[in-house]
Amino acid sequence: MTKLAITVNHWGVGRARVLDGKLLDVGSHPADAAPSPINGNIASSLNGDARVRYPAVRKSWLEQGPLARAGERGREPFVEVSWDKALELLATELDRVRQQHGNESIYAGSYGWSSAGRLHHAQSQLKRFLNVCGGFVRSEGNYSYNAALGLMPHVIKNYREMVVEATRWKVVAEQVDLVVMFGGIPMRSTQVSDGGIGRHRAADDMRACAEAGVRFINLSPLRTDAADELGAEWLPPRPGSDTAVMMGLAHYLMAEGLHDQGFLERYTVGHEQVRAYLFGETDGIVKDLHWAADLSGLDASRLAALARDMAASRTLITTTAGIQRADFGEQPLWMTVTLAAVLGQIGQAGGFGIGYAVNGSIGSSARPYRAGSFPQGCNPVENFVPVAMVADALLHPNEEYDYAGTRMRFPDIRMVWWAGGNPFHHAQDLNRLRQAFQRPETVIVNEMNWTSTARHADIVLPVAAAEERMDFAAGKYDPALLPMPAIAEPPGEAMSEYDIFAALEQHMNMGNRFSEGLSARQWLDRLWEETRDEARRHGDELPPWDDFIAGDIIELKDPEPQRIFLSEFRADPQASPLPTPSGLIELYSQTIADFGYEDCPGHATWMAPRGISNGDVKRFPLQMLSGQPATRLHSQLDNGDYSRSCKIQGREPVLIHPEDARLRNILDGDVVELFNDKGRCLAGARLTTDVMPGVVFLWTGAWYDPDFDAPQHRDRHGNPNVLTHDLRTSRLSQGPASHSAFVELSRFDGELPGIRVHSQPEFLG
Ligand SMILES: Nc1nc2c(c(=O)[nH]1)N[C@H]1C(S)=C(S)[C@@H](COP(=O)(O)OP(=O)(O)OC[C@H]3O[C@@H](n4cnc5c(=O)[nH]c(N)nc54)[C@H](O)[C@@H]3O)O[C@H]1N2
Ligand SMILES: Nc1nc2c(c(=O)[nH]1)N[C@H]1C(S)=C(S)[C@@H](COP(=O)(O)OP(=O)(O)OC[C@H]3O[C@@H](n4cnc5c(=O)[nH]c(N)nc54)[C@H](O)[C@@H]3O)O[C@H]1N2
Ligand SMILES: [Mo]
Repeated sequence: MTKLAITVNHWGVGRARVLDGKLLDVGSHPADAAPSPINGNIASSLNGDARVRYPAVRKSWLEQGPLARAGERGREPFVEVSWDKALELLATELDRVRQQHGNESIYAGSYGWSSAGRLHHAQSQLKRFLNVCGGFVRSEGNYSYNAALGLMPHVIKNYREMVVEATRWKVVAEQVDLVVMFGGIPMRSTQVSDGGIGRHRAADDMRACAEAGVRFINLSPLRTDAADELGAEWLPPRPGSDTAVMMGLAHYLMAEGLHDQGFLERYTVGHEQVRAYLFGETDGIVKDLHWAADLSGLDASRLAALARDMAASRTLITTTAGIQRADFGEQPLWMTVTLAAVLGQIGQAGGFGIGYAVNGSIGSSARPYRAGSFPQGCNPVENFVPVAMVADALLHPNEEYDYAGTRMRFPDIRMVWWAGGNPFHHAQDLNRLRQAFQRPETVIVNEMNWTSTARHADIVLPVAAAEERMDFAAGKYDPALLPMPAIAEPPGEAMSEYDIFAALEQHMNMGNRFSEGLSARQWLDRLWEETRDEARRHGDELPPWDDFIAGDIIELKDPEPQRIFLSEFRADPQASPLPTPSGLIELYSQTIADFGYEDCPGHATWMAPRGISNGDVKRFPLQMLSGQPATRLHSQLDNGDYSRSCKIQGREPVLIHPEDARLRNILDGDVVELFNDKGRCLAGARLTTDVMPGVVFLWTGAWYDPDFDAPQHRDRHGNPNVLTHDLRTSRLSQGPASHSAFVELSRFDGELPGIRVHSQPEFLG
């Protein structure tokens, strides 16, 4: 008989139909007004041909051992082995590496989103296990908003707190006249909230703003970065020019006396330095609106009218996370704060917000209290690698580098262990990453699917998907508690993340320091009781586990529904100072200036994207953006029905302006080849005036599918990271800069290769 069951993922809840332990399909949950179509990938992907079903070992590694360094990762067949054999190999290799090179030679930074679930969260499991074994080299930061993490503590405060404290849309609807959005506020991104989301509220909340008469301006290369219902005016700046646009606006406001001098003096430091810079006193360049118009392609008089409008209205300036994933990505953030300070509305319902849409909860709600979490223990190894520097670390062991004001040294990595991430989708310059991944002696990957990352490993461990193990979810930012019953059978011998590490602990005779002798079910009891205790402290009574796991989602209340960002600081900056050295907003930071980084000076500074200043743009005239896909979460479930139904001849769609296409003789639906000095890939041409001329937009997350017989190991599928450079935002935060890529493209008339990465790899019997 077909049963109905709940599913919970980072993109929200769903209603699954299940027959005899097999998932048939996943539909919407009735409580969700804006359910995510990504649910349409789950059943087909979980039942699909790409699942890792048994532990598998790369041929040469199995036959010749780790030290022979035989064969090439990513190009070799695998041998399926029993769990006993896999555990034996892991135990022996872990012992060898620790004894010969110490724990500082194990890299388990293991960046990635994994699945929702408080217990089976892959990174927490891996980290706890390795901590018990003496530690590992971790990673620091993230791919999402690393420039914000590095910069904001110097200017305002910790960026993660800023997300939670974002001004609520309800307040915007009531009190704001004008929202000026750099990078828009893409509704497709609001499908997702880290750790899970109970209901999708962002679209409704923003629609309510439009209905209340709030006006929206969308300054983004992509028209659809603003929802149609907002009726936003579209002013597309050239990618990477936002800092200049904001400077032009700030200069105009100051030159016309429309700025708020009182605010600058009372609440900020460094406005004199900024003023001198904007007026050209330090470098001879006046950052006026003509200068900004030249750099951005926008109209100077339209920008002047916008500046006047912003000064005359209650104005909220928003900047997406995507904008800072670019060369010198710290600058548009710092300039957002600077422009908002010049207008003087920070701490009122206007002001600024950075990263609206970076998750589906920001601006709508926040968590009232934390949920129980699986303890990771303490890591005795101190060294770490900034998250986007993993290829540098593997290629340059023991070399020094700059980061956040300190001189650091890369560890000498011998073993890499990745669980819950897909670096062969997420890292920049994948050809370089392939070289870097040849360096370690051993690479271990825990995966559900034969992603390209799994294919670049020596030992691959098959993992059960979220729907195949029992857990519960509580989004980092979303106010809900979400039961995750096991509703389907894992394929082959796939095991839950916890059971894998518990089995390895047993095999290694490590005692019970990892598992504490508990089963997964007993851990869940413990984490749920922790959650109930925390709820009681906040006056909430939660049901016992058995009722919860058999029931529906539990919605909690936003603790601060009227939240206005920095309102306490504005009310009394002495009583509620910011955690900056001055206690004020630092438009100039002496700390940053003293680091002496020319790629991140002491105040917001204009620097053109590297591809423009170094002349790449002459050979590769199209700027390629590669933001978050509407059809999946990054690369997750890319082989599912919904994601595949949106591809073009099996390739990821690339948005091309009709004029750029005409010049190259490309028609809608053609397969095209994108290329530059880094690499090349195929993609499916989607012609649309939604993207500005001179810019192409290729969604992230198509599983990397290299053709080793083709030039530059051409990717058959359309992963943009074969084209992105692996230089960082700056030495301050060492963030990824994937949006600053320059490419050329042409129609692909060769024989169309099939996609291989959605099927099983080659196995030897
Ligand atoms: N060019 C370009 N590149 C980008 C970006 C961009 O804008 N442009 N965006 C960047 C950003 S913001 C991010 S956050 C990253 C995202 O990069 P990732 O987080 O690495 O991407 P995901 O596809 O979510 O990878 C998660 C992997 O974990 C696996 N998985 C799921 N559940 C489990 C589990 O329980 N156990 C195990 N072991 N595995 C599991 C999934 O199958 C999947 O392969 O990409 C970055 N890369
Ligand atoms: N459906 C879905 N939702 C997701 C995710 C997903 O994979 N799928 N991933 C989640 C994650 S991990 C993250 S970090 C967030 C990211 O959330 P966002 O930051 O909202 O998403 P991005 O697509 O990275 O960037 C937003 C937009 O910035 C614009 N942009 C890029 N460069 C520039 C520029 O130089 N100037 C201007 N003005 N605009 C620019 C692009 O047009 C892009 O559409 O999304 C989350 N939500
Ligand atoms: Mo992200």
